[in-house]
Amino acid sequence: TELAERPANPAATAADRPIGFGRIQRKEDPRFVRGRGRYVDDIVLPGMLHGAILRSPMAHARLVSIDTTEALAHPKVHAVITGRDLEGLNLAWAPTLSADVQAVLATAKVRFQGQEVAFVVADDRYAARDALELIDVEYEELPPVVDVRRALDPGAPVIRDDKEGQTDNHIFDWEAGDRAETDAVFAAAEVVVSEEVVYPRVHPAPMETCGAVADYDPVDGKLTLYETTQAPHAHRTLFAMVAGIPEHKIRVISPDIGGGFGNKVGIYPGYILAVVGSIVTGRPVKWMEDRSENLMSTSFARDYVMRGEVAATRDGKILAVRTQVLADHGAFNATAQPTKYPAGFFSIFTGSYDLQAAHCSVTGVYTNKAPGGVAYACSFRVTEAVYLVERMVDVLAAELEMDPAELRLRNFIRPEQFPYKNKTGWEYDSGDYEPTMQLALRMAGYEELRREQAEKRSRGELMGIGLSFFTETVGAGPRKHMDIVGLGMADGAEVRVHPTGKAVVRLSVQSQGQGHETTFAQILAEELGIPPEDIDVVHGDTDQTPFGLGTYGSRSTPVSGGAVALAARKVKEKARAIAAAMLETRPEDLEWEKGRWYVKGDPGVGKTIAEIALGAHGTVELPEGIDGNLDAEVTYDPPNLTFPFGAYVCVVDVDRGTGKVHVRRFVAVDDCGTRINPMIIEGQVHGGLADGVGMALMEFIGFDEQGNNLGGSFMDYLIPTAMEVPDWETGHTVTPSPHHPIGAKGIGESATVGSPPAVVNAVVDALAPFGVRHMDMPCTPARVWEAMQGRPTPP
Ligand code: MCN
Ligand code: CUM
Repeated sequence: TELAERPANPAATAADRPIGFGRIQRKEDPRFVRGRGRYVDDIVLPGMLHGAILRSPMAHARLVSIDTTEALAHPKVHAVITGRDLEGLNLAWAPTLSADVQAVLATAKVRFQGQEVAFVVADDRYAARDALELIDVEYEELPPVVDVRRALDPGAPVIRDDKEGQTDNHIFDWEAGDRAETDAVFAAAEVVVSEEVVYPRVHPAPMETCGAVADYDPVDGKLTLYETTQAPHAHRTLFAMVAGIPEHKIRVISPDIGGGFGNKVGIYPGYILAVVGSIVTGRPVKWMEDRSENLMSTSFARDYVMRGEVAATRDGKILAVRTQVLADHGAFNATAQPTKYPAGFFSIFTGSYDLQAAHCSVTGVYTNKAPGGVAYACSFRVTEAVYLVERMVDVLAAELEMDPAELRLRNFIRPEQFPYKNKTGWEYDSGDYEPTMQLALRMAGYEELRREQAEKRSRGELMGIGLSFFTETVGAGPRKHMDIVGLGMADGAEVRVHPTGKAVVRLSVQSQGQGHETTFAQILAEELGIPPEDIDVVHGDTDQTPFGLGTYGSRSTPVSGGAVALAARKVKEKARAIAAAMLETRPEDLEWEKGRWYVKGDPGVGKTIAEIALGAHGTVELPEGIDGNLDAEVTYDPPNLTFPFGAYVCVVDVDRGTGKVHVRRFVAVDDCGTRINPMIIEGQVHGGLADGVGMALMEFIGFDEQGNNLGGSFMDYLIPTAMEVPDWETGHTVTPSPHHPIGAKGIGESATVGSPPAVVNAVVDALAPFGVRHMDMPCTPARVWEAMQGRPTPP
């Protein structure tokens, strides 16, 4: 159900119209629905061999010895590579995206269950896996660090004894906001609430696992690397820096990708091992991980233990928020985020509220768990921030005995305050929160729901209504503030209009299912009037696309989308000069209507883009300084990030006997500024809402005391299916970004960010009769039942 309504904001109404033909079907889908997508595992090269990784069964152990003799004797095995071999090549350790190093293959120690220990290359996948069992590894078990709260205890085992001067498990301390100012507001406040809020470790679990096919040609020294990556250009540059292969001799191809969700940003040992395998054997090598390998070793998400506090007046004015966070980064600090932001954009935990003060401090620690940490549609940890503040606002509402909708409405940043500078340094570009909230409440029938709830409560039935209102910061970023390992976060687009007026757009970003082949064509279509079906979008091949940092943090539309619009405008201006030459008039005498320049006051005389393209490539005498094509290239450095927002309402029923939560309804109203393709936006929102219900109710990567991963398969790591989610009810408002060339803000992660607090707030609301004020995710039947018995959520 889509209920579109014009917002009260008059600035928005003119733009409340999808662009570039709007709700068109996805150009990429014909190949997907026919099974003709081309994924990394579909790549088959002549003479290709297959790799498999031997992984540590232990969370923390000394590597005493590795005997590979028997594996090497296997008739189908071509190579067995260990950490010792890599040490010889200076490749045993690789730099991470967070100024740490990560073992490609373990040398002296293993540091998490599932860590890479040896790599076998064989004729086929089965032989490679068989040979893993022939490798004899002797481990000497060490005590593991599993509980993040114990990781900094004096005497805790030191995980990273490989790092000089590292005598404990501390990685970083980071803070934002003014501590003294915040403390002063708290000290004087009438009401202070506090709660420990845990966002547990979860995993993006994309449908396609990670993998690579490496093809090193020893004759011309060129490496072709097919990779499941969200950032082909960044990967290529880092490969060049680390492996010493010159950058122009590396081609990274990221073909169709079966979902990324942040899981495919980092550089995994498997990718590097495929390259080493190809260099060693002189043949192409494919490595594809299986589901358990994906869940146990690649980038997890969240794992934040947050102490949240809110200061307010008795009548419900929120004055300040503060928080201390313990961030579990696993055994290597391999989070992917802008260099100056070790906790990502968590400092936007001030939410959508006008505060007097705010302060957060985040301490990152090592544990014996898989590395990662920025993944799963997180907008660089805005997920954690939004969950914290939206949970805490509900805690405050309970304390004040105030309606949570009323409390939010009373504290929103007001429309006239935008651009709004918050207390931790962000400048929110635009927003108009109240109409969005009111639309969500209207769609949900909020007052009627509250009446129904009161009635049910009087009968002893457990119904809960949960709200959340979120503001994200997406589109990293201005390159003067944001880089990843020194690469500035700008992105490129190149537009070529062919002689017959058809066009190609080449992007530096890389789709994993978001529909870029459709929406980026629509941006060009809007700007130049060329129909989207006449525009091809090329992405995911470093030999064919301009440099840029890739797709994550919902930055493709905010950054590369801006580049496409600006490149199109350059083309348009060039077309004007050429049209003027063709019409024997001056450029300033021409007027634009979609797809055509015509003579002012004489609309019958003009040239279409197709005619101008043919002119440009033909024999028309070109004006001074104009060369014979209709092409343009732009690298777009955004002046600010974009700040999409939304209001969500979730309705749950809880079974009193079993603790099972049933999500009955979910209303989501999103505002991502100018909307390109409403169908694709809805798809992004639907997916993110399913993610949120999953995290709130069932997804969880847990560990036992020995550090065994308890979420290493889909038997244990539960993701929601159509059975667990309701029919989504979506709506929208439109508040364009004032600085983005087409006014668009990102949408790819909004629903994953905004929905978990709505679901948990609904569950806690349902349990209010038991005096429950907070419970941690996932709200499984067992935990909900325990909460009803007045027992704390188990750690
Ligand atoms: N869009 C639009 N109008 C807007 C904003 C966006 O029509 N105002 C369209 C875009 O043009 C694009 C899609 O919506 O086709 C998402 O755009 P954007 O918000 O710019 O996000 P990205 O394209 O950068 O995608 C990244 C984002 C992230 S970070 C994760 S994680 C995530 C997500 O996208 N992973 C996904 N959505 C996913 N969807 C699928 N199917 N698969 C994933 O792996
Ligand atoms: Cu944080 S997951 Mo997305 O940014 O690729």
